[in-house]
Amino acid sequence: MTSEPTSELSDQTLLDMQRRMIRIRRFDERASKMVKRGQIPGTVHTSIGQEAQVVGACMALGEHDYMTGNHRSHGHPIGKGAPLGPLMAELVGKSGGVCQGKGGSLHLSNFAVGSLGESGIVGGSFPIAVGAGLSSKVLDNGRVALAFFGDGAANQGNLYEGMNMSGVWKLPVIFLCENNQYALSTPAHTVTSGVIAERAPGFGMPGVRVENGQEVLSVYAAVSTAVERARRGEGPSLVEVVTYRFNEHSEGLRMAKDYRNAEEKAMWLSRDPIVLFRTWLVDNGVASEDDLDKMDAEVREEVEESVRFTDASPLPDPSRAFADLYTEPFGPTHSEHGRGVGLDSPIGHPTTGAIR
Ligand SMILES: Cc1ncc(C[n+]2csc(CCOP(=O)(O)OP(=O)(O)O)c2C)c(N)n1
Ligand SMILES: [Mg+2]
Repeated sequence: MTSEPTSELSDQTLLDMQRRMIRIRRFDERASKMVKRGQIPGTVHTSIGQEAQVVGACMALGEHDYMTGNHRSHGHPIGKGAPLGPLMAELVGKSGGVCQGKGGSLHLSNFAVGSLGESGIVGGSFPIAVGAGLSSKVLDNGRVALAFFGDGAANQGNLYEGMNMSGVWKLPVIFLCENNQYALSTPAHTVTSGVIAERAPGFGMPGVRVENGQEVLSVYAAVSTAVERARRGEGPSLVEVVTYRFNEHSEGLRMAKDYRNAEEKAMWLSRDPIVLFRTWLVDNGVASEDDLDKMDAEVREEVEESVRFTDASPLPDPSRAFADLYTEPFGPTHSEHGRGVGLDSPIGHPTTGAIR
């Protein structure tokens, strides 16, 4: 792992990075088994193989920052430090889940850690992230919003609407492309013109491509730079992280043919982010092999505890099906601001003050 940057992070933070990556791995492995046994309805899309990209980005964010995800987003709240029990309960559809069982694997949000929502619609969460960035700017609360999206979503038009609006208003938004090189079975290079990160300057923002996206510290460094820029009020950034998913697009999915050849898979499996960082931690004297084995055992137990939590949680009460789904359209938030939120904001229209 020679290209890994030297880290000035505390040992505690470095170990926390490894623990969060292992949490994602073990949680998703367990969820995969549960899908195959029919214990989780539908399917799950795992982040196995992509843990460095997820944790490096999430840990560069602060506690109060926002993020949005897509269909592959259990790992994001875990990367931001969420406890596993309510996440597992959500996947199973139990009332103890982060959305009381109403979101499931594909549409979970976890407001406690700033996770504003996944979307099963590819590219569906850009407007939410841009809206969160706009709210941060209007409220001047210093919060950053990060939108995770895939290489497939990188070709959806609303990404560019969101990048343009964020650039014009210098919103504190980070567009983070999880380039795992495939959208389902479609190789990114067959549908993507040019380099995704190189699209950023067209919108007046920096774009950086993290080639070694299996190395958590490299991702952390790149996203930290974008976070600092956003907090200084300089606006959005695009970060493209090159990574690879080790499992199938979704668990239990049988693709018609093997669209990824054995050599490619073997090369990427040898770049396992958890193994790479384990070696780095040992080589740099942060932890011993025994310490890291113990960490793994603790996480396995934590995952089993999340399953026990799920088993003990009741199914949702059908009478609550529509609870918490809607807000009052003209409630106090609107009337407090008279003609609408943001009329006196620094980014409103120069003469009317209205955001158009
Ligand atoms: C608008 C829309 N089109 C198609 C789909 C079907 N679909 C679900 S996931 C996916 C691939 C997405 O690939 P990518 O954005 O690279 O994310 P990854 O799965 O690789 O993490 C597709 C085409 C969808 N859910 N929404
Ligand atoms: Mg992809």
